Amino acid sequence: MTLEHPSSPRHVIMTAGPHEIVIQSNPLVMGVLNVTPDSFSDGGTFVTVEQAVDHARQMQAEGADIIDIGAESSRPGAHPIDEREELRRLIPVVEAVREAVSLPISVDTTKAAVARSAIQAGAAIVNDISALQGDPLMAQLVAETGVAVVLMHMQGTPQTMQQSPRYGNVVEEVMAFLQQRAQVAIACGIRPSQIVLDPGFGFGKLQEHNLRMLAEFDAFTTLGYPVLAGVSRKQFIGNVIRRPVHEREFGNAGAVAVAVLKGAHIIRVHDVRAMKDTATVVSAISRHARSSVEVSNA
Ligand code: HH2
Repeated sequence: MTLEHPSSPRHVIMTAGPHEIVIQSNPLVMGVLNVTPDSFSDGGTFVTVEQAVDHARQMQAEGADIIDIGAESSRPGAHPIDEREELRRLIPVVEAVREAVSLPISVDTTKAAVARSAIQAGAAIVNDISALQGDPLMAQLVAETGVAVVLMHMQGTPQTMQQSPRYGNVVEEVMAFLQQRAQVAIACGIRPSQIVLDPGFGFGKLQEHNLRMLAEFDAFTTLGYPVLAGVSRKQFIGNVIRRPVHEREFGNAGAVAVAVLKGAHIIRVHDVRAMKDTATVVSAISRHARSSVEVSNA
């Protein structure tokens, strides 16, 4: 990560395989493309290659900066799928999306063999919700290929994580974990500019933990890496507004606004157009905070 402007902590350059991804005053929008039958909000909607490509094109047109393709649901209680099934669902979609859109592609997987095939098919980012703990070969693959990697915090596994999450201080514990996983990544030969951190909203967190992490999101940005916020349509938003998953767009906007105001570098979202507008307005307001106005007038 290279800091371009010391007064604006969001200014960073990420390396992701062949891409140099510049994050400036607006956060990047990562559009979610789940090619699963069972994802919690869009399962079964984009299962054919054609449907997936159409949706990727639409997200690009709506202002997405990255397309994150996932073939295995990680919702609480989801059943894991084997490598063959994940490859079967994912790789034709990565290949077709690579042809159809010009954006960097991220793959949401914890399996090194799946990530390797996806990188060969054109993916530039591995979104690893196990933070390199799920497969002993993943760190080496990322180091070797130079792709970017998202290291996410999760307490437990998707099968068990919501049974009894426990923390003393959730923000401090998640920060310590992310820092330790970044150190492990670097020890394995991954460059700091390849690393993105993510506190993992909804992954082994109670309502109070999710809200606390969002309220104190700026703490995660002090670790020195770009930070991703994945709040989109999640249950903790539904719990506040008491609405089902497809009626949470305005609730999402509230959560995304706070994440952006508190320095998120990347927002992972399903509703690209609405969340891009939300992030753009919040970023414009942030640029007029007293300290940045003083610096830009100096
Ligand atoms: N959330 C989900 C999946 N992958 N990756 C990162 N880095 N951060 C997240 O918060 C995150 C993630 C869950 O959302 P979704 O992909 O919509 O659902 P499902 O896991 O059911 O496919």
